[in-house]
Amino acid sequence: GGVYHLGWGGEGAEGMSGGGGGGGGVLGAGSSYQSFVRTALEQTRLRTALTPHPSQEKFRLIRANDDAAVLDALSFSAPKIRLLRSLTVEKKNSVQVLDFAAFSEPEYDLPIFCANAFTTPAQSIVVLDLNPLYDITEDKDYKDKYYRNLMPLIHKYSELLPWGGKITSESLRFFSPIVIWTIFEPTERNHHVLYSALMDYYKVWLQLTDQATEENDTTKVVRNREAQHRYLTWRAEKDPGFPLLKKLIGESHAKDLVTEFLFEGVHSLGTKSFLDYFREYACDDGTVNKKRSMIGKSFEDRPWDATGEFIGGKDAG
Ligand code: BLA
Repeated sequence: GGVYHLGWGGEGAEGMSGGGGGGGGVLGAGSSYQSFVRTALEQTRLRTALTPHPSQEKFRLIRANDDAAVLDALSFSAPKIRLLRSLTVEKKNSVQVLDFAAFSEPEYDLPIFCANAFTTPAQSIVVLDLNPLYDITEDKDYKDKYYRNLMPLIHKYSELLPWGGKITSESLRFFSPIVIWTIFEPTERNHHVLYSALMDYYKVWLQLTDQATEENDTTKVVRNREAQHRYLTWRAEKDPGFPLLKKLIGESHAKDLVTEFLFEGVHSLGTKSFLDYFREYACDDGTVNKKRSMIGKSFEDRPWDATGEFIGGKDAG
């Protein structure tokens, strides 16, 4: 598999065979997203001290209505890191889900680490990115600061994990030029590549975090906090995983999990509402439109060129 010869350190692939643990999933022999979580946390602990996050207590032992489905929720904080949390769902021969994200303290303008995978025996739906805190088509400085040097990452993976086709147009605002958005057959080989990409992207995020220096300008800290809050608000309202979580743990637990665990901070980092940020979703009666997308799906092909320049046009194509 060519991917391991391209630099960036390929050791990520090891964990795939080592102590897979999850067992009986749909990812291939003895592997599961748990092994990524375990390795990612080990890598984090080599660099910093993780402290359990208060949200962990409430959600650590969350159980599905269906005994066959196992949820595992872990959350931490660390210096510079406001929230590092992971949710996996495993149901034998049925679904495996990974939702792993890391958010910095607002004193840093670090991208948000975002790894989402939804796997059935038929396919895996994956989003892996360092989501930008600021819109990079508008904020050139931010784009240069973080993404200019990271383009080799997407060059490494864009052929093996090709663009997944049309997507909720609004999601693009939260993606970077190195995003891996892909849908593939859940073969062992494909998951091997995905595992390698997960580790590469996460290690890069850890490295950026190491290098990040604290912002002392209050105006900028306030701006970072609001940008993170806007992101949390989007994801807490429009997460594609919500229907499945609702089925697994019931509507009220699913809502709690989303607002107090997965996107913790949505009620504390800011006071603006979803409609304050995303007015286009307002219904005439003042409620939030339940549709995921107002514009519709678009971007059949990867809308960035090799240099990270946006070539997708202004809106839905
Ligand atoms: C599908 N998940 C999708 C899609 C995207 C994402 C883009 C394709 C459909 C679409 O275009 O909306 C993921 N979208 C994201 C992410 C961001 C975003 C990460 O805007 C971040 C900004 N997916 C999960 C989890 C579950 C899950 C935890 O991450 C289940 C618990 C399920 N995702 C899931 C399912 C689909 C999906 C079932 C296919 C069905 C659908 O499109 O609704």
